[in-house]
Amino acid sequence: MRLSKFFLPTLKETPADAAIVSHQLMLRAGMIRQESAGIYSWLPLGLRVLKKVEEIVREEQDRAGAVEMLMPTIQSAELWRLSGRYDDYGDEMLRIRDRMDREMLFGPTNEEMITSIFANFCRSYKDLPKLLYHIQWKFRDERRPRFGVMRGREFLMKDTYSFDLTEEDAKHSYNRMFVAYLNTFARMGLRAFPMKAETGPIGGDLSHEFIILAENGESEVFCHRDLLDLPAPGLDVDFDGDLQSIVDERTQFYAATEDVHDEQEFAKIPEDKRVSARGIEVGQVFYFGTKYSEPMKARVSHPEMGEVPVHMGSYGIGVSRIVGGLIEAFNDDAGIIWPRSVAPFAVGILSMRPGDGATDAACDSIYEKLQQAGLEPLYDDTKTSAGAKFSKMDLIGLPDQIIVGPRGLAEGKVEVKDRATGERIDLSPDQAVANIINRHRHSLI
Ligand code: 5CA
Repeated sequence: MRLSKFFLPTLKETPADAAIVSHQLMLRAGMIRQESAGIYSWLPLGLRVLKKVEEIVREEQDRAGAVEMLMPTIQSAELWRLSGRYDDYGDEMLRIRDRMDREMLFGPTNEEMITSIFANFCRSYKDLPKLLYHIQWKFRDERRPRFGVMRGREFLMKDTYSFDLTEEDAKHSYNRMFVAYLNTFARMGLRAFPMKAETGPIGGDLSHEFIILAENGESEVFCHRDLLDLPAPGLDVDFDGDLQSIVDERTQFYAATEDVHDEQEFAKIPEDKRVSARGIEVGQVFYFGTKYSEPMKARVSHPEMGEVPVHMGSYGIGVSRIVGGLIEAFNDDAGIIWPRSVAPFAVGILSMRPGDGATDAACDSIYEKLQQAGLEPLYDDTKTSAGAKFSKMDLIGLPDQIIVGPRGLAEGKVEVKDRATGERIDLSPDQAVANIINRHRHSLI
């Protein structure tokens, strides 16, 4: 992409109404624009990151054996009356009427709809187990939308739903998602820790929130320090094999969100191992048994058990929230520093003198070679000052930069800069291309 053709409305000033660094940087880097409280347009740069995050989430769901589908944003009130949640959900639900005066709502989550779909098509234990997911916009009329996309009213969620014959089978599905989540966040360079959590309006009695530690996090969390040292299980984990030991390894340690925190239990941890910190909830998993299948008649027949309601769980990831969470984790005074796996473009090419024959030829050639290698370069071909180019490129946080100017070219050199370390090296244009390709091939995140 050539910057002259792209749409990157960056801001020089830090917007006064943005309280935390990720919200400030998303506005300054031209990633989002606020349309109403908690409702955002995703501008091209922001959308590219959102899609990268979404794709990692999708790949790890697929790897864990979940099957993708898509349910609508608008749901009928009737469906929610079946579970009893239409009245219970309260002011967070955006209720709307259609032209026939039918009561509708903008879905805050999809337990009812998926249970109804399951009940419609599945009647036998042979249909089990099932893990279905979608990635869809949700609306929750939050009392205090804030921190930009971190607590929005309209937000993108991945939600998976599991259907099993027994509680034991359902726990295996729960473990599948638990393990998939550890890998999903690790692929983005994030360390997310499972912590015991309250079940709230989703219901049930078993739930973990996945928390990334961050100064500006909304949640207060408490855990054993040793939990923080455990590495992600790795992408070669066998999802049909023993997942319980991976889950047990993590749940052996005390880790709780504020709502379920137990001071007495926490006090039993040696003092130097007690961590109390702030965090961002990037995902949550729930097991809620037959809470929805019972009233909504999602039953299967089994030769020995007869007709039984299925055991269910649901598993959410805040896809749009993660974009803010990533910036909280990866930034410095100059701007964002994207991990390579989620960067909107892999590399920036900065032309120090557009219009100069040798500079244009070198930039064009580097641009083409990187594209041919399957990397996405953003080529700053605009006629702005070098200083403005450097600060814009640092602000938007592409992991690597190639700086091309007539002075260097006269000696056969361009400059390659690593955004995270600030390290700069002089290389020939071909070496620079090879170097960038290498960095991306060998990067785990
Ligand atoms: N149905 C279940 C799981 S499928 C559910 O709705 N779970 S949830 O309420 O915990 O939401 C799932 C994830 O969505 C949360 O972990 C969080 O990362 C994200 N999320 C929730 N509310 C918001 C919000 N207002 N803005 C941005 N992300 C949110």
